[in-house]
Amino acid sequence: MVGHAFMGRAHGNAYRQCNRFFDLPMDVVPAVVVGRDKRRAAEAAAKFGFAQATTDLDAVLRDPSIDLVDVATPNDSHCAIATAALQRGKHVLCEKPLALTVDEARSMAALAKKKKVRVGVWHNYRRAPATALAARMIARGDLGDVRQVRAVYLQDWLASADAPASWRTSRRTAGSGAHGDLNAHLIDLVRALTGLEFEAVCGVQQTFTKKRPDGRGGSSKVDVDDAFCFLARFRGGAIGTFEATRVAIGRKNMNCIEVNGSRGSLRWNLERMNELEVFLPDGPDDARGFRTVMCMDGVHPYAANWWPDGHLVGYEHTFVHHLADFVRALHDGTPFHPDFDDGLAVQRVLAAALESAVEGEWAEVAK
Ligand code: SOE
Repeated sequence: MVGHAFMGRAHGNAYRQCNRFFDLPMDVVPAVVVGRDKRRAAEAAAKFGFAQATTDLDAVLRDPSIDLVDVATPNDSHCAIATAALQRGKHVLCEKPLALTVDEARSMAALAKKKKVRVGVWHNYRRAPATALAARMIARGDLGDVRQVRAVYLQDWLASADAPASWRTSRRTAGSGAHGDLNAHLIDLVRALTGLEFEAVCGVQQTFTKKRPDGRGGSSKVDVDDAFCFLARFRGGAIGTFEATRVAIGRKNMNCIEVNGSRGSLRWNLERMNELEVFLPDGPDDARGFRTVMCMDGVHPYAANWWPDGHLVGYEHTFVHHLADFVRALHDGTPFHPDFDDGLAVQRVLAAALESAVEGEWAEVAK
Protein backbone atom coordinates (compact mmCIF):
# COMPACT_ATOMS: atom_id res chain seq x y z
CA MET A 1 0.00 0.00 0.00
CA VAL A 2 1.36 3.40 -0.99
CA GLY A 3 -0.17 5.53 1.69
CA HIS A 4 -1.13 9.02 2.80
CA ALA A 5 -2.48 9.81 6.31
CA PHE A 6 -6.32 9.71 6.20
CA MET A 7 -6.67 7.63 3.04
CA GLY A 8 -4.01 5.24 4.27
CA ARG A 9 -6.04 4.67 7.45
CA ALA A 10 -9.24 3.78 5.62
CA HIS A 11 -7.41 1.40 3.29
CA GLY A 12 -5.15 -0.05 5.98
CA ASN A 13 -8.11 -0.98 8.11
CA ALA A 14 -9.68 -2.82 5.16
CA TYR A 15 -6.62 -5.07 4.81
CA ARG A 16 -6.80 -5.85 8.51
CA GLN A 17 -10.47 -6.77 8.47
CA CYS A 18 -11.21 -8.43 5.15
CA ASN A 19 -9.60 -11.80 5.92
CA ARG A 20 -11.38 -11.98 9.25
CA PHE A 21 -14.90 -11.13 8.22
CA PHE A 22 -15.09 -12.34 4.62
CA ASP A 23 -14.66 -15.94 3.66
CA LEU A 24 -12.22 -15.14 0.87
CA PRO A 25 -10.97 -17.74 -1.61
CA MET A 26 -7.41 -16.59 -0.99
CA ASP A 27 -5.57 -14.94 1.86
CA VAL A 28 -4.81 -11.25 1.67
CA VAL A 29 -1.34 -10.79 3.11
CA PRO A 30 -0.61 -7.11 3.86
CA ALA A 31 3.04 -6.98 2.83
CA VAL A 32 4.46 -3.47 2.88
CA VAL A 33 3.50 0.17 3.42
CA VAL A 34 5.36 2.64 1.22
CA GLY A 35 5.59 6.25 2.34
CA ARG A 36 7.85 9.26 1.95
CA ASP A 37 8.53 9.32 5.68
CA LYS A 38 10.04 6.08 7.00
CA ARG A 39 8.83 6.57 10.58
CA ARG A 40 5.23 7.30 9.62
CA ALA A 41 5.17 4.42 7.16
CA ALA A 42 6.45 2.13 9.91
CA GLU A 43 3.74 3.36 12.28
CA ALA A 44 1.05 2.69 9.69
CA ALA A 45 2.49 -0.77 8.96
CA ALA A 46 2.47 -1.67 12.65
CA LYS A 47 -1.04 -0.34 13.15
CA PHE A 48 -2.59 -2.20 10.25
CA GLY A 49 -0.60 -5.42 10.37
CA PHE A 50 1.63 -4.92 7.33
CA ALA A 51 4.87 -6.88 7.59
CA GLN A 52 7.19 -4.06 6.49
CA ALA A 53 7.54 -0.36 5.76
CA THR A 54 9.78 1.37 3.25
CA THR A 55 10.35 4.55 1.27
CA ASP A 56 11.65 2.61 -1.74
CA LEU A 57 8.69 2.21 -4.08
CA ASP A 58 10.84 0.90 -6.97
CA ALA A 59 12.12 -1.98 -4.87
CA VAL A 60 8.56 -2.92 -3.96
CA LEU A 61 7.47 -2.82 -7.59
CA ARG A 62 10.41 -5.05 -8.55
CA ASP A 63 9.50 -7.60 -5.89
CA PRO A 64 7.78 -10.58 -7.59
CA SER A 65 6.02 -11.56 -4.37
CA ILE A 66 3.90 -8.37 -4.49
CA ASP A 67 0.69 -8.96 -6.48
CA LEU A 68 -1.40 -5.89 -5.73
CA VAL A 69 -0.46 -2.23 -5.33
CA ASP A 70 -2.92 0.08 -3.56
CA VAL A 71 -2.43 3.75 -4.44
CA ALA A 72 -3.71 5.89 -1.54
CA THR A 73 -1.77 9.07 -2.29
CA PRO A 74 -2.75 12.63 -3.33
CA ASN A 75 -4.24 12.90 -6.82
CA ASP A 76 -1.14 14.18 -8.63
CA SER A 77 0.77 10.95 -8.05
CA HIS A 78 -1.97 8.42 -8.96
CA CYS A 79 -1.02 8.20 -12.61
CA ALA A 80 2.75 7.86 -12.11
CA ILE A 81 2.51 5.26 -9.35
CA ALA A 82 -0.28 3.23 -10.97
CA THR A 83 1.52 3.32 -14.32
CA ALA A 84 4.77 2.10 -12.78
CA ALA A 85 2.91 -0.70 -10.98
CA LEU A 86 1.00 -1.72 -14.12
CA GLN A 87 4.25 -1.77 -16.12
CA ARG A 88 5.52 -4.33 -13.60
CA GLY A 89 2.38 -6.42 -14.11
CA LYS A 90 0.86 -5.66 -10.69
CA HIS A 91 -2.87 -5.48 -10.03
CA VAL A 92 -3.79 -1.96 -8.90
CA LEU A 93 -6.39 -0.36 -6.65
CA CYS A 94 -6.33 3.44 -6.92
CA GLU A 95 -7.89 6.26 -4.87
CA LYS A 96 -10.44 8.56 -6.48
CA PRO A 97 -10.52 10.56 -8.66
CA LEU A 98 -8.55 8.14 -10.81
CA ALA A 99 -6.28 10.88 -12.19
CA LEU A 100 -5.73 14.60 -12.61
CA THR A 101 -6.87 14.70 -16.24
CA VAL A 102 -8.83 12.69 -18.80
CA ASP A 103 -5.59 12.02 -20.72
CA GLU A 104 -3.98 10.47 -17.64
CA ALA A 105 -7.07 8.40 -16.88
CA ARG A 106 -7.27 7.20 -20.48
CA SER A 107 -3.66 6.07 -20.51
CA MET A 108 -4.07 4.26 -17.17
CA ALA A 109 -7.19 2.43 -18.42
CA ALA A 110 -5.45 1.46 -21.68
CA LEU A 111 -2.35 0.19 -19.89
CA ALA A 112 -4.40 -1.91 -17.47
CA LYS A 113 -6.07 -3.62 -20.44
CA LYS A 114 -2.78 -4.12 -22.26
CA LYS A 115 -1.18 -5.71 -19.21
CA LYS A 116 -4.26 -7.90 -18.56
CA VAL A 117 -4.21 -7.15 -14.85
CA ARG A 118 -7.13 -6.32 -12.56
CA VAL A 119 -7.76 -2.76 -11.46
CA GLY A 120 -10.21 -0.86 -9.28
CA VAL A 121 -10.96 2.69 -8.10
CA TRP A 122 -11.80 3.31 -4.44
CA HIS A 123 -15.32 4.62 -4.88
CA ASN A 124 -16.24 2.98 -1.60
CA TYR A 125 -19.80 4.32 -1.30
CA ARG A 126 -21.09 1.83 -3.89
CA ARG A 127 -20.60 -0.82 -1.26
CA ALA A 128 -22.67 0.23 1.71
CA PRO A 129 -25.40 -2.38 2.26
CA ALA A 130 -28.07 0.25 1.50
CA THR A 131 -26.49 1.59 -1.73
CA ALA A 132 -25.87 -1.94 -2.98
CA LEU A 133 -29.53 -2.72 -2.23
CA ALA A 134 -30.57 0.45 -4.10
CA ALA A 135 -28.60 -0.71 -7.15
CA ARG A 136 -30.20 -4.16 -6.90
CA MET A 137 -33.71 -2.66 -6.70
CA ILE A 138 -33.17 -0.31 -9.64
CA ALA A 139 -31.66 -3.10 -11.77
CA ARG A 140 -34.66 -5.31 -10.89
CA GLY A 141 -36.98 -2.59 -12.20
CA ASP A 142 -38.64 -1.83 -8.85
CA LEU A 143 -38.57 1.91 -9.58
CA GLY A 144 -39.51 1.64 -13.26
CA ASP A 145 -37.57 3.89 -15.62
CA VAL A 146 -35.22 6.29 -13.86
CA ARG A 147 -36.22 9.87 -14.63
CA GLN A 148 -34.37 12.07 -12.15
CA VAL A 149 -31.41 11.90 -9.77
CA ARG A 150 -30.60 14.45 -7.10
CA ALA A 151 -27.17 14.08 -5.53
CA VAL A 152 -25.45 16.24 -2.91
CA TYR A 153 -22.19 15.83 -1.01
CA LEU A 154 -21.84 18.49 1.67
CA GLN A 155 -18.91 19.12 4.02
CA ASP A 156 -17.77 22.21 5.95
CA TRP A 157 -14.09 21.74 6.82
CA LEU A 158 -13.10 24.71 4.60
CA ALA A 159 -15.90 27.02 5.78
CA SER A 160 -13.46 29.03 7.94
CA ALA A 161 -10.85 31.21 6.20
CA ASP A 162 -8.43 29.99 8.91
CA ALA A 163 -8.57 26.40 7.69
CA PRO A 164 -5.07 25.68 6.31
CA ALA A 165 -4.05 25.13 2.71
CA SER A 166 -3.09 21.57 1.74
CA TRP A 167 -2.62 19.47 -1.37
CA ARG A 168 -6.42 19.41 -1.54
CA THR A 169 -6.61 23.19 -2.10
CA SER A 170 -4.15 23.34 -5.01
CA ARG A 171 -5.04 22.62 -8.64
CA ARG A 172 -1.53 21.27 -9.29
CA THR A 173 -1.87 18.49 -6.74
CA ALA A 174 -5.65 17.93 -6.58
CA GLY A 175 -6.91 18.88 -10.06
CA SER A 176 -10.00 20.54 -8.59
CA GLY A 177 -11.58 21.08 -5.16
CA ALA A 178 -14.89 19.76 -3.87
CA HIS A 179 -15.62 18.81 -7.48
CA GLY A 180 -12.97 16.10 -7.94
CA ASP A 181 -13.07 15.10 -4.30
CA LEU A 182 -16.83 14.81 -3.74
CA ASN A 183 -18.67 15.11 -7.07
CA ALA A 184 -16.44 12.23 -8.20
CA HIS A 185 -18.16 10.03 -5.60
CA LEU A 186 -21.61 11.23 -6.66
CA ILE A 187 -20.94 10.65 -10.34
CA ASP A 188 -19.74 7.13 -9.61
CA LEU A 189 -22.66 6.42 -7.30
CA VAL A 190 -25.22 7.52 -9.88
CA ARG A 191 -23.59 5.38 -12.57
CA ALA A 192 -23.44 2.42 -10.18
CA LEU A 193 -27.01 2.72 -8.91
CA THR A 194 -28.79 3.58 -12.14
CA GLY A 195 -26.56 2.48 -15.02
CA LEU A 196 -27.18 5.92 -16.55
CA GLU A 197 -24.45 7.45 -18.73
CA PHE A 198 -23.87 11.21 -18.84
CA GLU A 199 -24.52 13.06 -22.10
CA ALA A 200 -24.03 16.74 -21.21
CA VAL A 201 -23.44 18.88 -18.13
CA CYS A 202 -23.67 22.53 -17.09
CA GLY A 203 -21.62 23.62 -14.10
CA VAL A 204 -21.05 26.57 -11.77
CA GLN A 205 -18.23 26.85 -9.24
CA GLN A 206 -17.08 29.28 -6.57
CA THR A 207 -13.97 29.77 -4.44
CA PHE A 208 -14.96 31.81 -1.41
CA THR A 209 -11.54 31.90 0.27
CA LYS A 210 -8.75 32.67 -2.20
CA LYS A 211 -5.78 32.38 0.20
CA ARG A 212 -5.24 30.09 3.15
CA PRO A 213 -2.55 29.84 5.86
CA ASP A 214 0.34 27.69 4.68
CA GLY A 215 1.38 26.56 8.17
CA ARG A 216 4.72 28.48 7.95
CA GLY A 217 3.38 31.91 8.81
CA GLY A 218 2.53 32.78 5.22
CA SER A 219 -0.35 32.00 2.93
CA SER A 220 -1.00 29.90 -0.16
CA LYS A 221 -3.21 30.70 -3.09
CA VAL A 222 -6.33 28.54 -3.41
CA ASP A 223 -7.00 27.82 -7.08
CA VAL A 224 -9.67 25.14 -6.75
CA ASP A 225 -13.40 25.38 -6.07
CA ASP A 226 -14.87 25.43 -2.58
CA ALA A 227 -18.27 24.54 -4.02
CA PHE A 228 -19.32 23.12 -7.38
CA CYS A 229 -22.85 22.47 -8.67
CA PHE A 230 -23.89 21.04 -12.01
CA LEU A 231 -26.92 19.98 -14.00
CA ALA A 232 -26.77 16.79 -16.04
CA ARG A 233 -28.58 15.30 -19.00
CA PHE A 234 -28.19 11.53 -19.34
CA ARG A 235 -28.32 9.44 -22.49
CA GLY A 236 -31.88 8.13 -22.77
CA GLY A 237 -33.51 11.29 -21.40
CA ALA A 238 -33.12 11.25 -17.60
CA ILE A 239 -31.88 14.42 -15.90
CA GLY A 240 -29.99 15.13 -12.67
CA THR A 241 -28.57 17.73 -10.29
CA PHE A 242 -25.27 17.49 -8.42
CA GLU A 243 -23.79 19.60 -5.65
CA ALA A 244 -20.46 19.27 -3.87
CA THR A 245 -19.17 21.67 -1.25
CA ARG A 246 -16.66 21.98 1.57
CA VAL A 247 -18.21 25.15 2.99
CA ALA A 248 -21.78 24.12 3.89
CA ILE A 249 -21.53 25.12 7.55
CA GLY A 250 -22.84 22.42 9.85
CA ARG A 251 -22.70 19.68 7.22
CA LYS A 252 -19.85 17.33 8.11
CA ASN A 253 -20.13 14.52 5.60
CA MET A 254 -23.62 14.47 4.12
CA ASN A 255 -23.51 12.34 1.03
CA CYS A 256 -27.07 11.98 -0.14
CA ILE A 257 -28.75 10.72 -3.28
CA GLU A 258 -32.37 10.46 -4.38
CA VAL A 259 -33.55 8.59 -7.45
CA ASN A 260 -37.03 9.03 -8.91
CA GLY A 261 -38.34 6.44 -11.35
CA SER A 262 -41.63 6.06 -13.21
CA ARG A 263 -43.01 3.74 -10.46
CA GLY A 264 -41.11 4.58 -7.31
CA SER A 265 -38.33 6.51 -5.61
CA LEU A 266 -35.50 5.91 -3.18
CA ARG A 267 -33.17 8.04 -1.11
CA TRP A 268 -29.88 7.26 0.67
CA ASN A 269 -27.98 9.47 3.09
CA LEU A 270 -24.54 8.51 4.41
CA GLU A 271 -25.39 10.07 7.77
CA ARG A 272 -27.96 7.26 8.21
CA MET A 273 -26.05 4.89 6.01
CA ASN A 274 -27.72 1.62 6.96
CA GLU A 275 -31.15 2.89 5.99
CA LEU A 276 -32.76 3.18 2.57
CA GLU A 277 -35.88 5.30 2.18
CA VAL A 278 -38.13 3.70 -0.40
CA PHE A 279 -41.41 4.71 -2.02
CA LEU A 280 -43.18 1.99 -4.01
CA PRO A 281 -46.76 2.03 -5.27
CA ASP A 282 -47.87 -0.88 -3.09
CA GLY A 283 -50.39 -1.33 -0.25
CA PRO A 284 -53.66 0.57 0.12
CA ASP A 285 -53.81 4.07 -1.41
CA ASP A 286 -54.34 5.78 1.92
CA ALA A 287 -51.37 4.11 3.61
CA ARG A 288 -48.82 4.86 0.95
CA GLY A 289 -45.64 6.79 1.66
CA PHE A 290 -41.88 6.57 1.96
CA ARG A 291 -40.79 3.77 4.26
CA THR A 292 -37.41 3.22 5.82
CA VAL A 293 -35.76 -0.12 5.14
CA MET A 294 -33.06 -0.99 7.68
CA CYS A 295 -30.57 -2.77 5.39
CA MET A 296 -28.79 -4.92 7.97
CA ASP A 297 -30.65 -8.23 7.71
CA GLY A 298 -29.02 -11.31 6.23
CA VAL A 299 -30.94 -10.75 2.97
CA HIS A 300 -29.16 -7.45 2.38
CA PRO A 301 -25.84 -7.06 0.58
CA TYR A 302 -22.79 -7.61 2.84
CA ALA A 303 -24.87 -7.67 6.05
CA ALA A 304 -24.50 -11.39 6.77
CA ASN A 305 -20.70 -11.07 6.82
CA TRP A 306 -20.78 -9.01 9.97
CA TRP A 307 -23.18 -9.29 12.85
CA PRO A 308 -26.59 -10.79 13.68
CA ASP A 309 -29.56 -9.15 11.92
CA GLY A 310 -30.10 -5.51 12.75
CA HIS A 311 -26.58 -4.77 14.01
CA LEU A 312 -25.03 -1.88 12.18
CA VAL A 313 -21.94 -1.19 10.09
CA GLY A 314 -20.17 2.12 9.37
CA TYR A 315 -18.00 4.09 6.97
CA GLU A 316 -14.95 1.84 7.27
CA HIS A 317 -16.92 -1.25 6.31
CA THR A 318 -17.49 0.10 2.79
CA PHE A 319 -13.72 -0.18 2.25
CA VAL A 320 -13.66 -3.73 3.56
CA HIS A 321 -16.50 -4.68 1.17
CA HIS A 322 -14.67 -3.05 -1.71
CA LEU A 323 -11.46 -4.96 -1.02
CA ALA A 324 -13.23 -8.27 -0.40
CA ASP A 325 -15.16 -7.99 -3.70
CA PHE A 326 -11.95 -7.08 -5.52
CA VAL A 327 -10.07 -10.08 -4.12
CA ARG A 328 -12.93 -12.40 -5.01
CA ALA A 329 -13.09 -11.02 -8.56
CA LEU A 330 -9.32 -11.41 -8.84
CA HIS A 331 -9.54 -15.04 -7.79
CA ASP A 332 -12.62 -15.95 -9.86
CA GLY A 333 -11.78 -13.90 -12.96
CA THR A 334 -15.16 -12.14 -12.74
CA PRO A 335 -15.68 -8.43 -13.48
CA PHE A 336 -15.00 -5.85 -10.81
CA HIS A 337 -16.43 -2.33 -10.86
CA PRO A 338 -15.48 0.45 -10.64
CA ASP A 339 -12.48 -0.41 -12.80
CA PHE A 340 -10.28 2.12 -14.63
CA ASP A 341 -12.84 2.43 -17.46
CA ASP A 342 -15.36 3.53 -14.82
CA GLY A 343 -12.72 5.87 -13.37
CA LEU A 344 -12.19 7.29 -16.87
CA ALA A 345 -15.95 7.78 -17.30
CA VAL A 346 -16.05 9.73 -14.02
CA GLN A 347 -13.04 11.78 -15.10
CA ARG A 348 -14.78 12.71 -18.37
CA VAL A 349 -17.81 14.02 -16.48
CA LEU A 350 -15.59 15.95 -14.05
CA ALA A 351 -13.66 17.52 -16.95
CA ALA A 352 -16.78 18.41 -18.94
CA ALA A 353 -18.42 20.04 -15.90
CA LEU A 354 -15.24 22.01 -15.20
CA GLU A 355 -15.02 23.14 -18.83
CA SER A 356 -18.68 24.14 -18.70
CA ALA A 357 -18.20 26.16 -15.50
CA VAL A 358 -15.25 28.01 -17.04
CA GLU A 359 -16.93 28.62 -20.42
CA GLY A 360 -20.36 29.39 -18.96
CA GLU A 361 -22.22 26.99 -21.25
CA TRP A 362 -23.29 23.36 -21.47
CA ALA A 363 -20.55 20.86 -22.34
CA GLU A 364 -20.96 17.46 -23.98
CA VAL A 365 -19.47 14.47 -22.12
CA ALA A 366 -17.25 12.45 -24.43
CA LYS A 367 -18.24 8.76 -24.78
C1 SOE B 1 -12.39 14.72 2.24
O1 SOE B 1 -13.26 15.58 1.61
C2 SOE B 1 -12.83 13.24 2.15
O2 SOE B 1 -11.92 12.55 2.92
C3 SOE B 1 -12.79 12.67 0.73
O3 SOE B 1 -11.50 12.75 0.16
C4 SOE B 1 -13.27 11.25 0.75
O4 SOE B 1 -13.25 10.67 -0.53
C5 SOE B 1 -14.69 11.25 1.31
O5 SOE B 1 -15.18 9.95 1.34
C6 SOE B 1 -14.70 11.82 2.69
O6 SOE B 1 -14.14 13.11 2.66
